Amino acid sequence: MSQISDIWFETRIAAESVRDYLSGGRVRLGVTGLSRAGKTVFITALVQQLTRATEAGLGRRTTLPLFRLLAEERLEAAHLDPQPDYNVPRFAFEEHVDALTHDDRHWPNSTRRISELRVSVEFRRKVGSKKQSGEPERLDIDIVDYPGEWLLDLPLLGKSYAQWSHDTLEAASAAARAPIAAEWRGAAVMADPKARLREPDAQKLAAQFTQYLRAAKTDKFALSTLPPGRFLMPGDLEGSPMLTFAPLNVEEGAVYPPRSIASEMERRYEAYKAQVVKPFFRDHFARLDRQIVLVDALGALNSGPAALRDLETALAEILVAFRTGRANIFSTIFKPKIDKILFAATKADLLHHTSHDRLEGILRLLSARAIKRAHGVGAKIDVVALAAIRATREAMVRHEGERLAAIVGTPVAGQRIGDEEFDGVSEGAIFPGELPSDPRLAFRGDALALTDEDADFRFLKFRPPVAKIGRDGEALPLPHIRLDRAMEFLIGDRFD
Ligand SMILES: Nc1nc2c(ncn2[C@@H]2O[C@H](COP(=O)(O)OP(=O)(O)OP(=O)(O)O)[C@@H](O)[C@H]2O)c(=O)[nH]1
Ligand SMILES: [Mg+2]
Repeated sequence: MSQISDIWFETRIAAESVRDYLSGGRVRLGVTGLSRAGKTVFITALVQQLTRATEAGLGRRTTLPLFRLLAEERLEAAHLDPQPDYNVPRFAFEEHVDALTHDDRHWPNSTRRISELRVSVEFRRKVGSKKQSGEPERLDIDIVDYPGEWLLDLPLLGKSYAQWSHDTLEAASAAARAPIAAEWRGAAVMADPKARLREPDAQKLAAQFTQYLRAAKTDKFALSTLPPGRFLMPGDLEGSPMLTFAPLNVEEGAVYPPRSIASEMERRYEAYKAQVVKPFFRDHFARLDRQIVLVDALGALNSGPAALRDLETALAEILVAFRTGRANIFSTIFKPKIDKILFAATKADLLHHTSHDRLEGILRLLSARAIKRAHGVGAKIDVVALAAIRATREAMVRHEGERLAAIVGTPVAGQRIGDEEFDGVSEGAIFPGELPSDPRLAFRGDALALTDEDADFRFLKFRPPVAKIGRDGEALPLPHIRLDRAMEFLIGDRFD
């Protein structure tokens, strides 16, 4: 049965390519990252830059000089079009722009589910292009926002319930996780797998397990999540048996009596794989052409080396999904066709520009294992430190007789430096300090030696910047850092 549906799926992809050919081009861009990495802000900024570019200025006036489509004045028009998939929520672009640019300027709300948006671009190819037709052409950019946590679910497809239980319990015993896992692990190890299932017991174990996953994600620990990805972002599956399972101390190959807690948890785990994990990879992931993986490297740096190492592992796990072009158990389910992957460290505006290259260096090291995994699938890979929306500006400030490089912005109300609490209106200057010139130092416990006070000081949360208004009375694209480099890498070649 599964084979028939897989063949049908391949056929559908082939049919889609034919349709693209007939209707102009199309590129499907996946935007992912762990929660709070900056996906919503990135997509909002990217789409605003594209759709408002002709108003904001092309050629020498563009604020995206490295994005050749604009620098070479080949963009004719860009607008939003109905998305191709009617069963996926639409990315709430207008709502997010409103949040960012209206009087009370605030960052968009957390999203936590998949969404999609189509930007249709009319353009002229570059002079001398083999594909040049003289006529304006069209490229549809389908942007898909999905939680990176969902990619971490891929290894589950190759794991039995017993293996997954074993791996998860073991991961929870690592030094960084053990204290927050203690309560749930105690309960999991004590539970008798052969006992008859009582739903309240199952619910309690699942709740304790979820609690542990949630604790690991807080700012304080900033550990990257373990699967199952839907436990922290259940959407409409909340409370369903599909999400009411947890690891138990079970033996590989052992047979547990029907209706025992172990056999029922195993069924739910298998249902989660078949009905949640597999459809996501088959229906969404496999159709992507390009991918950006956003990484809140600064957040992890702020939490210390344990969080950085954990993030590194999560990135490597995420990239397993990209490697399935090779023959392995997953490639019978789906074959990704992604040919470009960009790793981007977000929120670079929280650092002075002298540290941007250093942040890139840290990200390069952080994703080295992931990049190694992605090699061999033939995808081109790059790394960038960016701010999709730049909330700060730079200034030299005198501090105790010294001139120091500072960044200035409007801290969000309630943010504080020492005794001073900001009201959300007045500006504040901070000295973000420098990242180490040798990225390896960031992974060493003693390198940054942040005290709690330093940490708060270093990464204050700023409000979005005030938007300039165009001649048409609407907000122009917001300032950014290196967003043009990211755009050029991800889609620039499709306009050549
Ligand atoms: N200064 C600055 N802050 C940013 C930037 N991008 C994101 N942030 C901050 O990071 C937070 C999370 O950004 P989102 O874009 O909502 O992240 P997300 O990945 O969509 O998060 P979820 O929807 O919760 O998964 C925002 O609320 C901002 O505080 C940026 O370019 N500059
Ligand atoms: Mg979001």
